[in-house]
Formats: sequence, C-alpha cells, structure tokens
Amino acid sequence: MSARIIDGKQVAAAIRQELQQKIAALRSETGIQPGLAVVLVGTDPASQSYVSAKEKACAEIGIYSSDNRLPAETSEEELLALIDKLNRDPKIHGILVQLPLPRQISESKIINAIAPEKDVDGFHPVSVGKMVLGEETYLPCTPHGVLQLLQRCEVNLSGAEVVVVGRSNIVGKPLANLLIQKAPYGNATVTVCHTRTRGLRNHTLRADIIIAAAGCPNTITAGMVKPGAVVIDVGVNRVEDPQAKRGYRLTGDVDFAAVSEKASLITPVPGGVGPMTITMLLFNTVQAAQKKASHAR
Ligand code: L34
Repeated sequence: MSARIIDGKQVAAAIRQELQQKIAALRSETGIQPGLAVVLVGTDPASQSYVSAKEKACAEIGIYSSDNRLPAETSEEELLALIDKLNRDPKIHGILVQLPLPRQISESKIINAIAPEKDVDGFHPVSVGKMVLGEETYLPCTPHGVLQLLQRCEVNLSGAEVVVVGRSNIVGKPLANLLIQKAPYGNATVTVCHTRTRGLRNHTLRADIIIAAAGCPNTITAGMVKPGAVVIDVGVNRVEDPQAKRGYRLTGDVDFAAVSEKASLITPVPGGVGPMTITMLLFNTVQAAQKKASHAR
C-alpha cells in the first residue's frame, strides 16, 4: 500500500486565499490593513529564508510587513528597545521575532516583552496559559498548521492514539496540549516521546497518528509505523549533499520513502508542514487586526 501524500502547499494556498478576501473586506469596511513586524537577528541562512518567505507571503495577500534585520552582535537592550517601539506602533498588529536568537540574548526575556495582543507566534506566557486553559488566543503557528492539515484531510482525532515525538516549546509541548483539548480539533489520547524515552518504537507502533518533531533525520523508520497510520513530519533538516544545487537537501524526521509504503496519509518535506507554519502566522496577524478593528468601533 502506498500512502496518500498531503499537499501542504495546496492546503496553505486555499487558506491564504480565504485570508486575502478577509483582508480586502477589513480594509474596505474599516480602513485597517493588517501589519506584521518581522524581526531577524543575525544571518542564519535557514532563518533568513523562512523570514523572507513570510514577508513574501504577507505581500501576496495584502498584509503590510515591516522588515527589521539586525546584526548578530545586537544586544538584548537594543532588541528590547525595538520590541517596545513595535508594541506602540499602531500600524503593527503582530510581532514576529524569528528564533533562535544569538546567545547573548535571552529568548524568554524577549518573548515576555512582546505585548500579548501582538503575540502572533503564540509564544508569550499569557498566550501559552490561555491555550492550555482552552481560552481564545493566538495558537502557535506550526502546531496550528498541523491541526489544520489534519482537519482539512478529515483525519478523525477523537479518541485517536497520537504519539508526538519531540517536546520543544514551539512544537511538541503546545501540539500535545492542543490535541488533548476538549475541542473539535482535540479529544485525542496523546503520548509525548523525547530523547529520554525508552523503547520509542513500542510507543510509535501503537499510534494511529505519529507527529515527528524531533529535529533529526530518520527518527521515524518504517518498522516504527503501524500499517495505515497517519504520519505528520514537522522536521526540516538541511543535509549536506554535494549533488544538490545549493549543496544541501531538505529532509524531515521521517524516512519518507519507506514509511510512505506503510502509512495511509503522510506529509512530505518540503511542501508539507512548512508552508502551513507561514500560513498560520498570516492567519494570526489577520485575527489581530480584526480584533483591533472591533475594539475601535
Ligand atoms: N518565532 N521562530 C518563530 N516562529 C516560528 O514559527 C518559527 N519557525 C521555526 C523556526 N523559528 C521560528 C518557523 O517559521 C520553523 N519555521 C519554519 C517556517 C517555514 C518553513 C520551515 C520552518 C518552510 O517554509 N519550509 C519549507 C522549505 C523551505 C526551504 O526551502 O528552506 C517547506 O516546504 O517545508
């Protein structure tokens, strides 16, 4: 059996089209154009490419974006001053500080400084707290994108055995939390595995849905997958490849070729979760602008 491949680009394009219409309506009804501040410190090539993709996506659907690229030596104080300025800028509804940050800057200090109403990444403790409590808030983009993919592919989560591999603050932890919520996108039975998990395979073999977010190629091999399982690959790893044009190729956390012979549904890398991450950032930015418009009335 060969799995159906989930086309993340196509799902992302459909959502972006919905957003484009919402933005046009918001602009004509209220004069408000959603605005996103994009902040990148340093020159990490992967971060540069993600940030450029986010800015391009904004332009395509009518979100204003301000580009803030700072040198790698930027101090914590300088970055805090920029955040403060963006917090007070009325044209900006959302602030994205691309992670990771250079070593001299505390990520948690920076995230804490973002006004919660502009926290379109959903990383601020206030946003995380609301998410865990099931209150309305901005959901973190990658987990939200995964939920959207599952929903739009009509994967039934209620009572499903889900194994999340990875416990990062930006993917594993929030995703596990969302999946157990008493909500249409939740109601799953969730196991979170990580680097200290014993017998990873015993866990993944039970799973109806495996979500790989370990950041390591070949974390999930065919022998770890129950026939017919749904496999979502969140990993984006650059692997050196002299044959490739750019000197590297992208691969996820899943042995795609072998696992796709066993799964019923699988996401590719690239073209799976990545485009959804960017799309949910756009979604949150539009939501932030809509909220502001409704307060202004
Ligand atoms: N603050 N930092 C903050 N928010 C985020 O949501 C992120 N993340 C992660 C890293 N740091 C962050 C992203 O934006 C990962 N991430 C991200 C975004 C987009 C893509 C991958 C990761 C993506 O578009 N991937 C493409 C391939 C891109 C390429 O060719 O390099 C894909 O199809 O998977």
